Amino acid sequence: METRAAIAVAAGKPLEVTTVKLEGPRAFEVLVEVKATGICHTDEFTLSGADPEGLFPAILGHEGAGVVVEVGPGVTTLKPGDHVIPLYTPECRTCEYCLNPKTNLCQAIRSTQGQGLMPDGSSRFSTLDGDPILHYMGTSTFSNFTVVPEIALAKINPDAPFDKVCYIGCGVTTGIGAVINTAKVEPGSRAIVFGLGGIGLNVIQGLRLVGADQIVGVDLNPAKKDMAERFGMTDFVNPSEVEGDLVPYLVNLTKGGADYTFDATGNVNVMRTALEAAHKGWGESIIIGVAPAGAEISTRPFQLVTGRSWRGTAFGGARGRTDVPRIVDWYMDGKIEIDPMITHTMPLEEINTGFDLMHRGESIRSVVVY
Ligand code: NAD
Ligand code: DAO
Ligand code: ZN
Repeated sequence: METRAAIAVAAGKPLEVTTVKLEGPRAFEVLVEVKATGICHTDEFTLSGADPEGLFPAILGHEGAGVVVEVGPGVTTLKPGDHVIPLYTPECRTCEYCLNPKTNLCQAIRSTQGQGLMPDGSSRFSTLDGDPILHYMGTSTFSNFTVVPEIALAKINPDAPFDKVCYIGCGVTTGIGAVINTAKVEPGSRAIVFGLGGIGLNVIQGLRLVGADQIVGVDLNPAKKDMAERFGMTDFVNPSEVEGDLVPYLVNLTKGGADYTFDATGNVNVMRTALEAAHKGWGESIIIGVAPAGAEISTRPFQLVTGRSWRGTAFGGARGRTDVPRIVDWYMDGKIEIDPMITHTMPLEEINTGFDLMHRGESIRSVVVY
């Protein structure tokens, strides 16, 4: 078949919206009509060339929602008409990683996914001339139709609006999951969130959900304050307005340091501040942000000797086929909010406008609606 898609032709170039060829699903694969997709910072990271694993030409996009159109041989858990969210972290439920409750990093299709290929080592996308185009994160939601492995699709409530719950495909789950699955924050905790963008705001609403007492938000952009307060932030700190070192300021504000800190900036200097602002003896700092190629973190080891710990999280520690449908239900039941964070919507033809809005810091989430 043919489908409209935005192709990332090369690093640093705008996406090219065009018609491409898409082969139907092979064994254990599913053809999905993507109804909506968010534009995430990570798509920008890859498009910019900063991603050391970025491959071109490729069809980016990893925050989608849509409908199953056709299933390939061997697919047993999905049928045409099912509503789904594609998962860049699959859940096969049988690999060594899936069987270990300590991780969500299913490795069943990791090597081919990282090469922009389907599990059998080939691509379903090509140009109209027949030149292959790579998949991205196993999802490629910047295409109106995409082929995804069965183990990388979460079946969701069919009443859920695509243009909102697509955000659960990355940002919402990453932020809320970092709080619930990775940090396992207890009610009454004090927390600091660095970076109040599309991820940080969801960390904040996750902290509110679990009953944190103090939720400090840190961002250089004062325009982020109002939205963060709406989602539960209790104190705002703009580092450019703090005289002297930020760490003692934050330790004082949180009465000795935060029980939990979260980096949602991807800046390694911020990661150090986050670790050192965690409480002596027990404070945990969770790295969510993805740092540029080659960047390294550092601190004095004594920070760890004295009881702070550094951890990281991918996709909020969520097991997608199990956890994503639950988060969709939380949204449908009004337990979490998404709508105010979708600040812009646009057709695929205007997808580059979504990237421009992100560069200018004017959007939280732009969503392409097909
Ligand atoms: P974003 O650009 O929407 O938000 C980043 C925020 O950080 C902005 O509000 C910006 O003003 C603020 N900021 C930047 N530098 C700062 C500094 N020095 N001090 C304080 N605030 C600062 O990005 P996002 O979509 O929220 O993504 C955040 C990070 O999370 C990115 O690195 C992204 O790649 C990463 N991410 C990780 C995962 C994961 O699974 N670990 C998933 C999705 C995204
Ligand atoms: O299993 O080795 C692996 C890779 C897992 C990839 C997890 C990616 C999470 C961070 C990237 C941000 C996604 C939007
Ligand atoms: Zn697995």
